[in-house]
Amino acid sequence: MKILNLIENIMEKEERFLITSHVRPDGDSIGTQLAIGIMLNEMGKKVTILNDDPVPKCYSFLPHSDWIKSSLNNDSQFDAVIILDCSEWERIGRIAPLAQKISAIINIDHHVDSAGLGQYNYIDSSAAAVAEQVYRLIKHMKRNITNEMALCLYTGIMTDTGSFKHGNTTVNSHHIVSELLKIGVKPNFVHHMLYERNNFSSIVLQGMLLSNLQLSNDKCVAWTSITKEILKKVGYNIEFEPESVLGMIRSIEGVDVVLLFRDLGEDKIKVNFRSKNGVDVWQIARKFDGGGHKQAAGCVINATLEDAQQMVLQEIMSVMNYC
Ligand SMILES: [Mn+2]
Repeated sequence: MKILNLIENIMEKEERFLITSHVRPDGDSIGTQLAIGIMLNEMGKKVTILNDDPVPKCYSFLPHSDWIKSSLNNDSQFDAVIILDCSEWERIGRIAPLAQKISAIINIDHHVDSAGLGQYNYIDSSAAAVAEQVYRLIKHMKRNITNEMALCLYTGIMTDTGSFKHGNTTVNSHHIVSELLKIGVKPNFVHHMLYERNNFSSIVLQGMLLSNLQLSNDKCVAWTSITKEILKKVGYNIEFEPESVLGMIRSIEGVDVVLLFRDLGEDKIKVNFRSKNGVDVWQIARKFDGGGHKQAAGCVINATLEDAQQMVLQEIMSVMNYC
């Protein structure tokens, strides 16, 4: 594949790399940043990994997660930037102006709306995770996939497929994962580190979200909200991965669309969309300048919580005929 050759050439030729990804990084963005960072480091390159937000605690077990910084001294110079799991400049947050100035821009992404942010765009919306694309790139470059790299890539695929249960999971995902297991990844270890170290408050928060659950008249759309009042009770800085509560709500028979509204303050509302039965929630999220995938998408709306709920529900009712 030509694009893989082009990216390989840049990685061989250039010396100083910046690696970045989207705001509120997830397992796929952190995992792929580290896997590429480890590879480039082994190639003797100078690697800087920089994100708008710090590494969420649940991913700090990944090897060299301390390489990921969220601030940088101003005089840093780079020959190339690698932007992972991101299809829009805005999603890179504070890092965007720095990244845009770098002469060689590599973008590896799997979002449906991805048009490519640079000259070197490796876009594959059929990949369940960018970690699958990075696996392919490393193989193409004939570099050794170390234990550490395998753990990072496995985490990316595991989290983006919802532990291999979402519709994006393919033969290819399982093929790559089987190779990663051969290298030495222990699935129970990753599961434990990701999902069995919850803090008390986040479980209490899940209980509150479930007790505030609402359902549309036809029982096809379910939603709940992290309100200011709830945050006051559980703490504003609570580290909360919405995946398990969204999964629980989605498991309700007949529910096709799940929404989680989160009051970010200053009239900014974050909305997480999840769906099942092939329902496409990306088309709703993009109406509010959001992005993502058919079965998992998100956006931020400038409105009060009540207005944001009404706007999103109305859009879902009119586009999907739910009521
Ligand atoms: Mn991803």
